[in-house]
Amino acid sequence: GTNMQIHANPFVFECELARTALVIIDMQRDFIEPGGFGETLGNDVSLLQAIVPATQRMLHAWREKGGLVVHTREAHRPDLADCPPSKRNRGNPSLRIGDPGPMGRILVAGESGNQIIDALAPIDGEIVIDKPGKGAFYATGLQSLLQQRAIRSLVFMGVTTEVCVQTSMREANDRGYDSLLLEDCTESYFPAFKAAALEMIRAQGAIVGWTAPSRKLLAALG
Ligand code: TIU
Repeated sequence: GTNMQIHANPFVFECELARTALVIIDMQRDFIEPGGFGETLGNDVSLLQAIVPATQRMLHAWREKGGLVVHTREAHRPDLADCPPSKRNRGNPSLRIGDPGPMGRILVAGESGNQIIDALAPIDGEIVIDKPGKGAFYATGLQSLLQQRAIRSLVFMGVTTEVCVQTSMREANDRGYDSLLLEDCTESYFPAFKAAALEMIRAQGAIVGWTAPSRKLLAALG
């Protein structure tokens, strides 16, 4: 297979293309566009739109090489049976999970707000995981899908850095995967939280994983 050496932080990230999946976390309208879950929580969603071009460039380059792509969506069943009341009732959002909003019911599978944005829409052969939690492994089939394909390494993009991306990377780390987060293909509603998350992931000799600008991976792909 094609071995890659990516000049990452805090040191080189080595992986084999055929044993690596590109995992795109929650690039759905709920978080990126006005009127969705992100905005109901009081956030300015325009910050997140900035990563779309770099994320799309990376996705296209990865597809070109035939790499496995996994998309996730934070999504609940229409009956909310997979949404703990603690999650639905937390805080003081303008709309709660399951309430009707301008893009359909907030964070519910099948609604227009729950679709991945057009620029990054999944194509045939790519895996789409609906997840009820912040982490991509909790209560999903992701681990067995990766095992069936003998995947050992994960490259992460998506939102938000310190919530669903970091949670998923921590879950992956405890399951034995090496994970690389692309710094310019992830964003937070809180710039200071993004910076802190990147630092804590790669601290202590990559205690959770690696980070790198996407151009380092593009260079390794050739
Ligand atoms: N996808 C994800 O990160 N879900 C969140 O709720 N993120 C927030 O930052 N709120």
